[in-house]
Amino acid sequence: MARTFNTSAPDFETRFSRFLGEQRADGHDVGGIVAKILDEVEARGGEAVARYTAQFDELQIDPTTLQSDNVDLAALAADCPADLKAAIDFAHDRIAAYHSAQRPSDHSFTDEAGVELGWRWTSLESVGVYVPGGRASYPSSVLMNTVPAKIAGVDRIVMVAPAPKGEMGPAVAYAALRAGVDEFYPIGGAQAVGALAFGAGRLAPVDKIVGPGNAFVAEAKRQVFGRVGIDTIAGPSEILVIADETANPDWIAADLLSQAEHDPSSQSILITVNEAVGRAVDNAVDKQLKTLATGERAARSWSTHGAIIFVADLDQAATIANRIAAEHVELAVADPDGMLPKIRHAGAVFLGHHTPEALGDYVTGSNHVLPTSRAARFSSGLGLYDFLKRMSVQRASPAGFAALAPAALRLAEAERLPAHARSISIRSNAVQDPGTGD
Ligand code: HSO
Ligand code: ZN
Repeated sequence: MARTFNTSAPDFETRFSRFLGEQRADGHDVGGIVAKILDEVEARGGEAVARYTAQFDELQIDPTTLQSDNVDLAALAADCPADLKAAIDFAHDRIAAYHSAQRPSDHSFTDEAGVELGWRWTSLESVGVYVPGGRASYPSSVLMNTVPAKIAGVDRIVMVAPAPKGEMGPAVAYAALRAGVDEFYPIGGAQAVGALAFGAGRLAPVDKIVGPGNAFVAEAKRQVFGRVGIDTIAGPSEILVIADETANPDWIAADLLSQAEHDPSSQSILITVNEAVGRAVDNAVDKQLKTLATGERAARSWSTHGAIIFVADLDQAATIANRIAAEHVELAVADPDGMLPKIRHAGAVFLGHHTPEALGDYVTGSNHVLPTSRAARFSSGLGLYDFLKRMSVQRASPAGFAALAPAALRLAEAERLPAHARSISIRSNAVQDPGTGD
């Protein structure tokens, strides 16, 4: 049983505000431990990375190459079953197509003053992709983090993934090779983030680090930010379904559980205009939990963080959904297109009854790395843009310069920056009198 809310209840606002403010991720403080690991890696490079890898992952790696005789990506990938390889290829091609369509164009125009203005997009040179070990070591996430970088034109894509005692999933290895990873190192944790940021042994530093990880990895990314770029820090998964009377309660229950099974801290929320649908979904969740191998985890998520919110109409549903700003929003309603313009804050939206969120996790082609913990209020999911930068470009003609110079000069004087002023005036004189240089 999940908690229920009803927007018509007098205490709704109080209870709902409290619900919105609840912290889900266990926020243990790992800042000090991570700072020490990063310091060591910066000071001692490969030797420190090898020492931590032996200590945490029980894996011996060479301090110079950061490689282990026990981990060979190509050999691991060979063990991936053929039908799984085909599914990875299928996902890869769709993700590549989607992100290719995201390519923004350069732009330039000349304004009334005769100044040519515009911008150019260029790609990052090198990117590190962190792939977690353990339960959340997903081949789909390898594709989601790597393929956009490749499509953007990043020259060097470095993947790191912990391989405790030399163990690593064949599908992750295959996805890495399929996506075109240029270098791979079997390292993980804060030490791997440090190695990517500072360089270690033969691993040269990268410009940006992306990919999810545990609390240590997230903290390490926070601490190296500025020296390198990072993506947003991923929190536990979330799904929010808006359902009307046309929704199938069994399908909706399955969708809610698809995110609840990720982690006990995940969050699944149903917003419905239909009392009967709400009750039926609640019952269906309980029934389906019994037959789910991940049922224990999903049940903890559903009972602790899950919610069913009864609303008066779909406008109210949209208002509540926007306040929650969930990672994934499914519109399981008769007219999803009519509803879409009302959704302002969501990481990704899934329209209609045949677009379960799990399809987007794997194969629609859109990216499954999305803002969580209400970050969809101010940010977007991973995309081609994360591996591109925008440079502004400008050119003033002599007439354009003359039109702009007086205001620039006045501002330079006001800011007491005489060299700025001179770099304007030295040209103003030349424009007025091309014969004299200064
Ligand atoms: N739903 C997760 C991504 C994922 N699902 C990977 C399955 N594999 C992101 O919220
Ligand atoms: Zn998922």
